[in-house]
Amino acid sequence: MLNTIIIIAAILILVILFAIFRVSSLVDVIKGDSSTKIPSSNGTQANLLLLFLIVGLVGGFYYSFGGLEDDFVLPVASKHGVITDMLFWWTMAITGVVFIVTHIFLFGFSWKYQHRKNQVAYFYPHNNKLEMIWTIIPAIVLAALVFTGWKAWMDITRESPEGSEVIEIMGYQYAWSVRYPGADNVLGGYNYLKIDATNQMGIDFSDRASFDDFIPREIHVPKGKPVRFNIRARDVIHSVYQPHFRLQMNAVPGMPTQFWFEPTKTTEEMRTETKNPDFQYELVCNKICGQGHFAMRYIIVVDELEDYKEWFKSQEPWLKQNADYLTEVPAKLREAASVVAGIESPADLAAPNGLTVSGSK
Ligand SMILES: [Cu+2]
Repeated sequence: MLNTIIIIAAILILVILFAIFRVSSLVDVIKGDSSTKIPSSNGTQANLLLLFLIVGLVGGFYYSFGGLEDDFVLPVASKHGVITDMLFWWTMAITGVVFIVTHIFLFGFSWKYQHRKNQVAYFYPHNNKLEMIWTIIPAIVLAALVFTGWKAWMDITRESPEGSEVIEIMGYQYAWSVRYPGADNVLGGYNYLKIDATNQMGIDFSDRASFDDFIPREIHVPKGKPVRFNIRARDVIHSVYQPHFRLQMNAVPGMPTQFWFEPTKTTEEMRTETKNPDFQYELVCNKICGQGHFAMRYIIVVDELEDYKEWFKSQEPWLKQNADYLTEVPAKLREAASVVAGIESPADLAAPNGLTVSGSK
């Protein structure tokens, strides 16, 4: 509503200004000699250009950086995030300075060299030195920016280090499913043909590695250890986005992607830093993927390594929680699957409430 009023007010002001100019130029015509006299609107236009420069720069910068700490620059909580932030601000500073200087020249000169009586334009067609300066300097600066950016990107997207925590994230309309490799630290296979209402991720139980995989309600990751997300999508393109980790990677159906990072602050530490006792890291979808797009959020908890290990151990294999899927395990592996998943006996099928802790390391 307020926006509409502002737009209408701006249009009205423009209409009024136009009317004033029209009247003043008509007055010039009535007074005669309108061809030799400089119309009064000429000076007004020049002053308006100056006004536009000042209001535009001040207003634009205030609009962009005004509530900076609150909404724009979230505290960074990953190793590579510090580097990408630095690159961002260097680029912003360099292009910002160039933007301000060129605009001061653009509008300032339009004002300074406005049409005046007896003032003749200076004929200055070419200057090789100037051409060289404003070609070579920007070329060097841009090349340096692009090169440092490229180097940082190569660093971020290189293969995850040995011993990373590997977590699978699958996007679908409209939620995330997250799978951990379980005690064996190997994610089992998946197959889209296995997807059904319960087996959302299409876990393939002909693969031994999937017997101890678990699907938790929250994502937990350890502080100070590399974490690798194996990312995929089940239907349309989604995007795995976590602003505090400066993490974003598309989830594309049929084309697995990945992103690895190292968290540097636990959820508790962030609560202290942000002075918000309810702070949570959130994984959200950053592609408008359909009408339920807004619902695609998932809590991420960053733990100290010890707490993370404990949480990891306390998780139940998905197969244990859904013991009827034992039927999907090839007959010769069924025994092994029961042991690894901690399903005590076929009786568990009726009452899947065994209290044994999952498989062995
Ligand atoms: Cu989505």
